[in-house]
Amino acid sequence: MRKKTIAALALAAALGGTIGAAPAQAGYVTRPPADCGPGLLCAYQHRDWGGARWKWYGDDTNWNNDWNNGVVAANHATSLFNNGTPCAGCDTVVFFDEPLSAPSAGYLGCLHPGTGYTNLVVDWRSAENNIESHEWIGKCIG
Ligand SMILES: [Ca+2]
Ligand SMILES: [Ca+2]
Repeated sequence: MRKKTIAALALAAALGGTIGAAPAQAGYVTRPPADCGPGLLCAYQHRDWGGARWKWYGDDTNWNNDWNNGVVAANHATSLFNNGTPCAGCDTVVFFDEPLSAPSAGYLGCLHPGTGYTNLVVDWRSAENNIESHEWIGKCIG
């Protein structure tokens, strides 16, 4: 899967896509939501950690089978927090707009450990209601 990710990133770069961290804006926060424990990537259906919630300790190459409260994670996250614990090569989360098995999966950007966005609608529009997979790697790409 790592090989696949690198290929997707290379393609995004070749196409001049946005590479690197999402731009820091008003909703960029460094304090985790109360229910997002150490080591977790947490995604929420609504802004400000509202609605359905999904949590992962590891990689998830397909959010289409992750449900909470009758809502699937794929294409439904509107706020996000990376509460990963610092580690070499595994504490930064990269996000993709489709499952990683999809040939057209595109890189959306990344979150460093201890950071998140309270409202992707205004903070990171390309990722809002669009994420369908993620991986933990060593750093943001580009
Ligand atoms: Ca999944
Ligand atoms: Ca999508």
